[in-house]
Amino acid sequence: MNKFTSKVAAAALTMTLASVSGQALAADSSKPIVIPTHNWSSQVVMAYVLGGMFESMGNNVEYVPSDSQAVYEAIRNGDVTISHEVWQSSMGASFYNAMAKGGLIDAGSHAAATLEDMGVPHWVVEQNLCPGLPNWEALANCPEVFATADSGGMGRWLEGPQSWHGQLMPERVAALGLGDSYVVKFAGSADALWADLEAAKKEGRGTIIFNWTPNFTDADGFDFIKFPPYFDGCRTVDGGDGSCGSPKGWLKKAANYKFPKTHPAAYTMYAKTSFNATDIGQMAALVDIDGMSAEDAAKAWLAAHEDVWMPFTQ
Ligand code: TMO
Repeated sequence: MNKFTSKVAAAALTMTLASVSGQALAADSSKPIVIPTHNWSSQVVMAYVLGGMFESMGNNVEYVPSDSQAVYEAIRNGDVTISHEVWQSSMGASFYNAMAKGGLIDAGSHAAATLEDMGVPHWVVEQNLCPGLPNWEALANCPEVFATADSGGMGRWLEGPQSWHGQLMPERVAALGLGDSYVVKFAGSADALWADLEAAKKEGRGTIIFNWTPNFTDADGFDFIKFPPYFDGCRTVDGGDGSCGSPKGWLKKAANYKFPKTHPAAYTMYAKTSFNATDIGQMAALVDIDGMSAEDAAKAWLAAHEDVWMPFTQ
């Protein structure tokens, strides 16, 4: 046999073996797939959901609490294997920065479209506490409706933890000319946002908080403020004047560049995996409404939704 025919023979043998077993021949490494956990519920539940899916395929997994910006550098370096909720507005820049340095790949998008922005619970609009909402211009006329004990008579925007997007909202308040009437306070945790929503409803006071969709709050109704539309470059970190809202964005999945090679079956499942707004809202609600631990929530979600996730493993 010359070189060419021996190659063809080898390929034919491989094809025969593959069709006999009906499976790919490459086996995944037994090294654990390292999954990060951050500080909002759907992300943590989805970490354990994916972990359960990987384990159902025979893979080993490990979970590490991680900062939601620094995680992309950790993926690039190989310390963390994936990031399964890359939200465009808050994390897009860190994701692409790490990709540009080399070592991080885009493993596709979830079906869910996203928005991360300031808003009010729907009943604030319904009760007309600040006429003209959800248009942002209405805010100028009613800062007192959103004043709190710590806001010095100004209206308060309750931002999420500062680790999510730094000075984005203080810069926006200033850029929109609302700096004399509104002040931004950072919540210590996502739970502090939900506690404020509940307290405001009980007290019948208005509140403006940072929130996102998909989330468990979609079910009750949450009205995002309509700011001037987002465009690339409008934020101060991107050289703009900052007077824009957040993008209607994507939700991507990131991975270390070696993951497809070391764990081809697991990577194929991960690349196929796509959750929609209903799935993600359910994952958050199991923790934030039903009070389950993230691990238990993931077990419950997996048990109830085999029709959703099993096809990704096949
Ligand atoms: C990153 N987050 C979904 C909390 O906006």
